[in-house]
Amino acid sequence: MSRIAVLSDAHLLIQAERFKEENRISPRGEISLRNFTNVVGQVIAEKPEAVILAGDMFDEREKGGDWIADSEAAKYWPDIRNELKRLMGCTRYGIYALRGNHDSASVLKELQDYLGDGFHFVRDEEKEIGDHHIYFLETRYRQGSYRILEEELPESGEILIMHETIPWGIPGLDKEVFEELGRRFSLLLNGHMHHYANGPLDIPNLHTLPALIPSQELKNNFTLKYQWPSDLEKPEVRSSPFGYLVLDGNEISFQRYTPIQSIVNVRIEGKTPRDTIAGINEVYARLAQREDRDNLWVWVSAQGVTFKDTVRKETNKYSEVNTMDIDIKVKKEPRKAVELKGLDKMMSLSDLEAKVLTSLPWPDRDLAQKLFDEIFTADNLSKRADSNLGRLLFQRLLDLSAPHYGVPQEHVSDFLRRVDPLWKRR
Ligand SMILES: [Mn+2]
Repeated sequence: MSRIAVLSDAHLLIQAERFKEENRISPRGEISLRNFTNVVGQVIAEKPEAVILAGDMFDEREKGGDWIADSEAAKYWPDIRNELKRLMGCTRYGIYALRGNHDSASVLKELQDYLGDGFHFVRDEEKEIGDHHIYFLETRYRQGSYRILEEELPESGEILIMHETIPWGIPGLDKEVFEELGRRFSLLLNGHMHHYANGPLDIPNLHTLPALIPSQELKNNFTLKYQWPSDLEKPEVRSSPFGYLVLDGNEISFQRYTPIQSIVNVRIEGKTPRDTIAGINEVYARLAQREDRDNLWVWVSAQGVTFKDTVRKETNKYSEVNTMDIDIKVKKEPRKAVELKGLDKMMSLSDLEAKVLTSLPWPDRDLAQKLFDEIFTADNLSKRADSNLGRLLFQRLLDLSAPHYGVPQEHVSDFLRRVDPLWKRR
């Protein structure tokens, strides 16, 4: 039986989206490319007869609603193409690629033109690969809950490659669609989730694919975790969740890839801002003492503060530690449903956010994203208008918006100073 390697979700170009310099690859981008080179070497050593890319290997060249300049992504392409060429050259049947929700068809078509006969971009079609019959279901991904029409589902077959959201406690593709596909095919391999699992949704022949290498998205993929408060001498260490699957006859195995960097999850459970700041500093002091301090990608999730900046001010003190992103967890209070009045039809806050963001060009979209992240959150909107919160949010709104509209900071401060007595009088 033919041996096939299935790779997914490397998100290689996401680094290009975050970096504005045209001639130099960002340090994060360098690491991603080195990881990609390493993992390609590892896959080649497995001697697969074919390689399947199950989506989101590259990412479309898009930045905040605008297409980024080709020159920004272009600096990544020579390396990516070379590695794919090397990989393709070591297989008998070549590479078969499915488009993920972050990939654009044009990128995959260009690769097909460049790499020639051994690279196949496949959409809603069955391919015979060695002695396997493999159907590639073009991604139907949408935000929230969605279905695929009965008549769009492939009739039956051996192996199905797909890239959809599994409703694992989050909205996604209707469970019944997965169940139906599970009856029609002997094996379902689904990308997009960034985690390897066998038999989710109680469908024993469904496997989710791991992310090949670390990228911007976290989804609980970490190798090291510091929790505060707790014993910081003993952070949780996990083996890498990254890698790929190898199909060999009826055997499926998860092959781990250990990335160059450690993926660190820092979780601060402070009750007050002072608490949270103390926690951040205790954990970061530890991180800065680690021997591998130059090789950490740190994601912080914190509670006890309202704004990301409060945390960022602290993490910025540790320049040797690479902080990727900060997520502020809002304490779970009994949450009232947020009703948005004045619209033609009822809409949830996340639908509204998606609608607003997609309607705006960059850089307005960046600003709108910040406002949704920090000001118009479900938590803020469901609270009773407390004048102190209102005042804080109003100040923050101006701080975020002023630079966007070219208003000098001193004008904002002056304005805030003058309106401040009005809040107190209420
Ligand atoms: Mn995806």
